[in-house]
Amino acid sequence: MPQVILDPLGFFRRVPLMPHQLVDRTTRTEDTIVLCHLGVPKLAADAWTLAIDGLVAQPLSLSFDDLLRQPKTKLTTIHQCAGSPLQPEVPTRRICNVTWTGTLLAGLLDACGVESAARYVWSYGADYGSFDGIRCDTYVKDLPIERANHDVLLAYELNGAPLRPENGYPVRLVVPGFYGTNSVKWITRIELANRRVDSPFTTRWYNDAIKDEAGTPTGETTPVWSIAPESVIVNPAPSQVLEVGREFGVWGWAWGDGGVRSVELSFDDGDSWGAAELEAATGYSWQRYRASWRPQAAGPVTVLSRATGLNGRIQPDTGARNARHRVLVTAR
Ligand SMILES: Nc1nc2c(c(=O)[nH]1)N[C@H]1C(S)=C(S)[C@@H](COP(=O)(O)O)O[C@H]1N2
Ligand SMILES: [Mo]
Repeated sequence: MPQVILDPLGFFRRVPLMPHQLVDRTTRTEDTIVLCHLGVPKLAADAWTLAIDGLVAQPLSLSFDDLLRQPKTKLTTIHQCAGSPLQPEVPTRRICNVTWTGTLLAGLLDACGVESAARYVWSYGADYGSFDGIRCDTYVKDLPIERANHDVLLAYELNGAPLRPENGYPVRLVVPGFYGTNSVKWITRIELANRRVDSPFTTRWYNDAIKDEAGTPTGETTPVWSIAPESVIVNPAPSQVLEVGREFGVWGWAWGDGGVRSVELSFDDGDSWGAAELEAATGYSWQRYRASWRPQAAGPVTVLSRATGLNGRIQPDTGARNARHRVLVTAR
């Protein structure tokens, strides 16, 4: 196979909207995150193939037309970048909510007859090159096999249009509920295996340190897979000026793998909290919350939101990618 051309070559990204700009339930494609560690491979749909091999009874090779003939599935999901793998505890709030169209990976895996020894699905992108001075032959990620049967898509459309080159044209993986890093773009190979894949993107980067109760690293790590409960404040915007005594509608978005069960707000820098009204979790989309608030006295106010996941985990105050969102406003 001829060498795939990357253009641009090397790290390429677009920073999405800031939280106070996330006013739409579905994010327009031009406002989404773009994150390419190694560059953007130039692929043609008519030359693209996907191999499925490893621990399967019947390896498969599919063309783009073969993929289009599979049953179509449309899903709206949170799409969130975990942030820089070099600074895993820094919140970046690079988040959007978009619609994907494609076919379910589970259907193709069934057709291959996955062997019972298979525990992980490895997925390979067509990109290659260097990131942070480390040479990478390919962008490869893994996910537990149980997850692969959980609405994972081989997607070819974003918001109803063919994927743009930078989003993975012609086909990418979409793993609902997992951080964006796991949704491999320009996917060309899927391998079933009985262990995790040893690659810089799975073992060196995108592995969080596990800490004990006191916050000291135990030396163990955990893969950056499931999206932790998180919320952002859309309204008010940073530095907004509000009128003392007048009712103000605070609102924002909350999400997490499996959904969020509550959102609380604080107007005194976290000393006291009150529940917001929250939409029920449906599918993989974010949930809107709202509350009304009347500023009591003139002066600066720190508004904070914190989400609690359906799994009971609470969005932490600081020191994590999903740390609480603080918005400083002035009442007068
Ligand atoms: N092949 C490949 N897939 C990739 C990446 C990459 O660099 N190469 N970046 C990942 C990361 S970190 C994120 S956040 C998402 C971003 O997807 P988007 O650019 O389509 O929004 O793609 C993921 N899939
Ligand atoms: Mo990312």
